[in-house]
Amino acid sequence: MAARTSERARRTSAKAGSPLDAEDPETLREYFRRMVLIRRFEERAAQGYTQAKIGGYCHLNLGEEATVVGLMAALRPTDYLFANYREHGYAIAKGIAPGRVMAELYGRTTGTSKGWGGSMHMFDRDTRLLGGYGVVGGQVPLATGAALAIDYRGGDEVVMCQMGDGTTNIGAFHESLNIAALWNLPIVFVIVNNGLGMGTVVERASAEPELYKRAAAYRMHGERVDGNDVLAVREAAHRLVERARTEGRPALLETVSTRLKGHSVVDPARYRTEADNTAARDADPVARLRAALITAQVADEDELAGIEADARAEADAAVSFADASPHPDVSTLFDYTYATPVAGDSRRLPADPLFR
Ligand SMILES: Cc1ncc(C[n+]2csc(CCOP(=O)(O)OP(=O)(O)O)c2C)c(N)n1
Ligand SMILES: [Mg+2]
Repeated sequence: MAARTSERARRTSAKAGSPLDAEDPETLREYFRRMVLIRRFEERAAQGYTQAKIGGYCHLNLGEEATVVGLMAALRPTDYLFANYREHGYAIAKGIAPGRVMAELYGRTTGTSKGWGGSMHMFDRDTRLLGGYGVVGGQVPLATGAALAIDYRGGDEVVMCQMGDGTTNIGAFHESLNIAALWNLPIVFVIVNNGLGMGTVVERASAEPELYKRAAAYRMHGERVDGNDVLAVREAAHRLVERARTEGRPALLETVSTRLKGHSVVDPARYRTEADNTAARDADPVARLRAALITAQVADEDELAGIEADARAEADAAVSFADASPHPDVSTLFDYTYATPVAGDSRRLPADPLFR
């Protein structure tokens, strides 16, 4: 309590008019902590990939940390999240231990999907992260179906369905928004507009590049928010989530941010100019919140350095946990495949004899 009082005194003497003034300082520091943790985690994921500790694909949330943390702060623990393959940060911000997320990247049994999913297929029933999808737009009809299930059962949960800007040109996006609007489903569709679908800029892929306006085609509310501003993202997402919860009205939220690196860790992003890269670095949401916290006297240099050191240690611990975890046993290779058996199909395991 005493700490709170001195905190207030300290901030009252600060320059008036900061947009952070109305916010609880502890909450602000916690958002910064989560954003830095995701930044350090993703840097360690990129490193693990180049060390061949991580296989398959690996898409990072670098530059999207304010969006990720703001969106997740708008949800209740009982709300559901569906995401695309760029979901590591969401998994952490939804409450999954970073070690389990890294272990999934490393393909270990302690991972969120027992090591069978990898980077693009995080899944966790407890925190209600229902994927991680590698097919662009694959999550959108499934999320809409989950919202229908909630409505059918009379529950008060809400579904958030995250996707990229490129996803809005997939047919399933339009079918899903149409049904959600017709049937008043409790879902908020979120377009994370990072400016690029792989190497293609939004303006070259979408005839209407102001993507939130697509909601109008379904008489749905749509709005756009600065994805580099964690508080603005949380405010808009919270308002739309609560409206979906209480009135069963779906909405489309577009967050605008910049992808700091290539599409995946193997993409050197040569299609971007030096000016693009400079603009991306200038918009860096982590640096922006850091500077704002100092200016508003929410935290001083030492406190922020402490948070950064802790985040680095937590990311390091996640790597150690993953590296020390066992690989799945090869005998479990087919344990989680549910397709109907096909006549003559081989279920041979590595090292099984060719002919029996
Ligand atoms: C149906 C389908 N088509 C194409 C691809 C190849 N692909 C993977 S990511 C991607 C770009 C998607 O961009 P966006 O929706 O903006 O998401 P971001 O990667 O920026 O998060 C494409 C075309 C795919 N995985 N699935
Ligand atoms: Mg994109």
